[in-house]
Amino acid sequence: MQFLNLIFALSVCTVTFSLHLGANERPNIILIIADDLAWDDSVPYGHPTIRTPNLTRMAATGMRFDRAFLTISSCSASRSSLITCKYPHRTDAEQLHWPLPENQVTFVELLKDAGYWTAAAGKWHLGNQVKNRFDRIWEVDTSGFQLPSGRAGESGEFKETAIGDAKSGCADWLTALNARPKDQPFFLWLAALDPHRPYDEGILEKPHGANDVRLPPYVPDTPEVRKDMALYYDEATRLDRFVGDVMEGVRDQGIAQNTLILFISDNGRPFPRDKTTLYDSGIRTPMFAVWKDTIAPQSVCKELVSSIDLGAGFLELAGVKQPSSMDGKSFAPLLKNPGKSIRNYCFAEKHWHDYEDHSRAVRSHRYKYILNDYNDLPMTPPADAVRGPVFQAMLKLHQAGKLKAQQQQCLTLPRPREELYELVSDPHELNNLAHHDAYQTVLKKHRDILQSWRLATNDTIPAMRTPDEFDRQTGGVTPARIRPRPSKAQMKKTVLKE
Ligand SMILES: [Ca+2]
Repeated sequence: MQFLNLIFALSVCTVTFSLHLGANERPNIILIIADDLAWDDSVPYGHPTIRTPNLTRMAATGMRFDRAFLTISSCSASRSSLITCKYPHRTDAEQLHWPLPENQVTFVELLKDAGYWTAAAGKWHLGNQVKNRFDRIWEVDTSGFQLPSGRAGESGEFKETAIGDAKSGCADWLTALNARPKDQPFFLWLAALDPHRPYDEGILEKPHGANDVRLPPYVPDTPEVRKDMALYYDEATRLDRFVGDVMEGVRDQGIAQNTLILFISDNGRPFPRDKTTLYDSGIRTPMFAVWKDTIAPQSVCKELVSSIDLGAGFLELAGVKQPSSMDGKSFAPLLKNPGKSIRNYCFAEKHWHDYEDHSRAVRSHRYKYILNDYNDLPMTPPADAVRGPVFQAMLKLHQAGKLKAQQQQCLTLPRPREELYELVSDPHELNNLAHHDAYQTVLKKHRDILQSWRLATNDTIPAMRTPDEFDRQTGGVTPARIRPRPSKAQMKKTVLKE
């Protein structure tokens, strides 16, 4: 009986706590996810010419995060990690296009159980088994950049139905905001298709030109490269416009004081040596947070934050206990106190993404250590970037013996097994210090930290390698490409049968 009384007392406590928090005190949360936007391709991070006025507005009215990192630079895997608050290898969705399995817990249903209305609009990319975690989903057509398998894939033809602004993936964002019930807190997952490839000319009245383009030192400077980069900027500007619409929608509904708007990307720029890599150009994300009267305007957070910390923070803000199965550490304390450290290291992974690969990285404030398990394979960019003008220009220059040394990394074999970079003096990670005498202590420290993390999270190397779905030179499809892509469990079964 005493035990029952205790249970009763505990349940009263829980109810009292949630009532105390109250629907009006728990913030609405809007998570905006760009598709393939590099961390520094916006004005607040120092880009001189790209037009992103609404990201500037987010930084001016809220907080800019300078050391926010994704756990993987690969679209669906990054989203699966984000939504489960777990490292990719613990989601069973670590390879591109592996659907997130039904048994995975996401922060979304925990918010829903706590009384939040939950909706997603735009790019989905998480498979069919976790769609029920949201009350409503407005899913956009992604066939514009998904080459089909079989003969249709061989012909290299896309079958896109979206036209005009719908190609941005953002056209239903305001629909979702306007559909929210007015008597409940809400969570919105607003995911863009911009600035993912392929690119169209003429999407802006005033497009970016070749002179607006700023190139990293590891890509060749040719007219084709500048044109391709300018078209990517155009899509970043289109995305920025929809970010502004959401900010205005929140203001117009009079809920700015009770709504956290957070902006991130899912992976780096879709160019060689950026997207899919473990360099900062692959895993570092732009991140802005706006919450009127809670987050100080023009604030800057220089502490390390991982994408798995975001959902953990949303749960804390909603008064929901974080399940022990989640790996993230709540980022919520940073919103009021940006100098409060929540972690000393961020970890990231590279898995199969169009092409096979397997690497791990640990990022501290000053250093990056990368371990390449498959250093016998080249660091081929994603297939759409292989087909793109930058990689093709690299190949042509390489064949002619004219590709600069620092631009050859995607073609070099074997790759170093270990890489170490000092990021203050070498932000593009071009000078590998792994064999430098002066850095052996730093190397050992980061190697040990990575190894401890791998052991603690049961991170092992797969028994078998996964076949490439595209040619590494042309980006054309191989017979290994099957759509929809089988899940990890289905692929394991096939291997066992054989
Ligand atoms: Ca992406």
